[in-house]
Amino acid sequence: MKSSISFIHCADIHLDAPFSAMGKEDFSTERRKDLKKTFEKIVDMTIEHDVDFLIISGDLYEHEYASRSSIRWLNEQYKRLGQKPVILVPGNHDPYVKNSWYRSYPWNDNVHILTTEKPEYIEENLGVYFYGIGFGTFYQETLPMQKQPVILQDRFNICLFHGTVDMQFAKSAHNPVELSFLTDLGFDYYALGHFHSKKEVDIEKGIVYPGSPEPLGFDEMGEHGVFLVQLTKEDTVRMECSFIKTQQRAYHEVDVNIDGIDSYDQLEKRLDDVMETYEQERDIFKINLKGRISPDFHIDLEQINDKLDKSCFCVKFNDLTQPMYNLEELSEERTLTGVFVRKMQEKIESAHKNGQAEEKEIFERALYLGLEALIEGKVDL
Ligand SMILES: [Mn+2]
Repeated sequence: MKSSISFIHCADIHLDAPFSAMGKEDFSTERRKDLKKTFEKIVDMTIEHDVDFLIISGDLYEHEYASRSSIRWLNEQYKRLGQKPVILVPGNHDPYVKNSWYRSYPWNDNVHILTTEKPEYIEENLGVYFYGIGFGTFYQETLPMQKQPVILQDRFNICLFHGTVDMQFAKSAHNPVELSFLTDLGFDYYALGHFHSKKEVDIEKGIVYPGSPEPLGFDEMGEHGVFLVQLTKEDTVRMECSFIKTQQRAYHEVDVNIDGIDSYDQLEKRLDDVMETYEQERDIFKINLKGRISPDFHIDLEQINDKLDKSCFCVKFNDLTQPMYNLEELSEERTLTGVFVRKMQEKIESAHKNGQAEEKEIFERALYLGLEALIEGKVDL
């Protein structure tokens, strides 16, 4: 047995996911390719870092959509690892059901699938005990544990778990457990899968979700990758763990305030200013247009969409703008609002006269925010 082992822990790749939310066929095709590129990167890393094995904690592919050719491709990737073992547990998207590829495909010898009936695998050369808690059906509210794990101190003990840790109020609970349930099992490392954002549930005890290595939608912003882990046996087991980014692209939801804009040129300029800070050709954007605009100015979403479609990998617009207040009418009111509008208009006028463009803009913005506070009772920044 080795005194130190290293491995890559990934989960939730979702190969062959449909990516249908954007309603664009080309986009879906490209994104499915991205998932494969990301998985290739994970295999490359396993080889380059020369770790002992690769762990996949469920939702490797989507049972409903996975094609035979993708499964064949996957097995070719495993072959690239040579003797290095791949240990995996089926998740709720790739459960170990009757017609599962996990049962029917002739996988390469280095692949070890941990199931409810056979949850254990022992890697004798390295001295590692693997135990899996995954999915035998698409939905499980209780754990499918038929056999208790056997923890021996003279080997490394790793638990692969696909499910929900410490989420009491989850609407649809998938293998829900409390953190204490896992820690009581006594493993040295808990390779979790199911949550698509990186989550260190208890890093000291080695209980971590790497998240999806490639983000799958706008609810998966931020960094995406895998964990490179080293376990060393001394009196106790010491863990070193680093997160490595693997994603091809990122999702961004961008709010663009277009208060007071009344021409297409101005709109284009405002968008350019915001978008120039992003990797447009690479990434995926949802742009929320916000603010109050003149009722006479109609935003042609198709026109701006066409323009940004050329510079961005993928973009989708949401028009959340509201019509501008009728200032003339409001200024005549004998109310606090009327006084406020008249005062602010004076300030705007004087800034304009004195050529203070920046001040004028600030007063204009203050006028709209003030009106929002007075009329709607809240300010939407
Ligand atoms: Mn998943």
